[in-house]
Amino acid sequence: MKMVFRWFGSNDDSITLEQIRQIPGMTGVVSALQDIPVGEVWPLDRIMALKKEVNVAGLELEVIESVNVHEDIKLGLPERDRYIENYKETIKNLSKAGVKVICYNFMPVFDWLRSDLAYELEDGSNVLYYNEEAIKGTDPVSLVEEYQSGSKGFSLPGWEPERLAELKRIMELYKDVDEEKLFENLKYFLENIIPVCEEYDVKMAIHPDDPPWSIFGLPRIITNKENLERMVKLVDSPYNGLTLCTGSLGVNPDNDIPELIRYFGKMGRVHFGHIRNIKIISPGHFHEVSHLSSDGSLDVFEIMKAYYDIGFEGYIRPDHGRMIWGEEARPGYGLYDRALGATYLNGLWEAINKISAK
Ligand code: DNO
Repeated sequence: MKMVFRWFGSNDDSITLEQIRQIPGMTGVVSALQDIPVGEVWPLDRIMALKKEVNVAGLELEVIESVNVHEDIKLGLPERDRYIENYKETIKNLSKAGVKVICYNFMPVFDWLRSDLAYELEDGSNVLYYNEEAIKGTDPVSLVEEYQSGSKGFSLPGWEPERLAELKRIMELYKDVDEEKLFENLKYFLENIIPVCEEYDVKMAIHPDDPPWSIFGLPRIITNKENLERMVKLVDSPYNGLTLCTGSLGVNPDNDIPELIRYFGKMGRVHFGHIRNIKIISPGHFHEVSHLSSDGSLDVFEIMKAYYDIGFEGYIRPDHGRMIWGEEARPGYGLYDRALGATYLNGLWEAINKISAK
């Protein structure tokens, strides 16, 4: 297991590489070229400059999150081939810089979705919150406006302005795309890019849909065990794998996270683990919490134990944290609570390792 930390780059993050370097056990960052428009090739010189900056700070850059997939690919439009060619070039360039894993998602229009970016918990900390009722009572455009005003000046991952400008037009196009069609379009994408991944030794790791159910009537397919299985079989290669995000999948209590880690991990298809805890209040109603098992609905010990038992050698990062100690940062991505999370995860790993050796 290699512990890594998400960092949005020196122009779009409140946290510095020097701070990340001081978190015990941190080996590297997970980053991206946030400013390259979706669908365009990531230039090699820009990637190399990012790598250098990270390496100089004593950290590695082996995981990218995300190289976003152009909407035309998800919709299966004729222009998709051009965007797929660009994606292949980006994979080759990332490989030249020593990148091993690319995290991406195949969620139509929206990436992760919440109804409140700063819900206050009893201890005075703030967290991301989701209430299906509130989502049903809003329309996508007003939600996006709210997000942009509530994001404290940072661009939110997956909510980049250029993707949102055309919101209404794209929502219309999805009227013809159901889950089956989306699976077909994902297959077409993977069939084209996985041979390049094999040649250049870069593993693809799809991120589950967050939350793992349909929103605003749009199809969502990376949601549960059955669909994850279908996904990894679309192209049967170890390079076609998963980012197993405990918080995304875990808000559906039917998803047994330790079991999913063992099942897909033993198949060699889990390349990246996002670990966070969530508290389910009722179906379709949850909020995020600290990483500690007793604070939420997930057993984080069992999650780490599952990773340990499968001999996991991939990357793990603490995922969303609470906003604590007066920190001002991108929602979910402050320094303090994610650093506490990483330390907790490392502590569990050490304990499991030492007890297992006896
Ligand atoms: C949110 C993240 C997602 C994730 C993408 C991967 O905090 O988990 O935005 O990075 O879905 O493509």
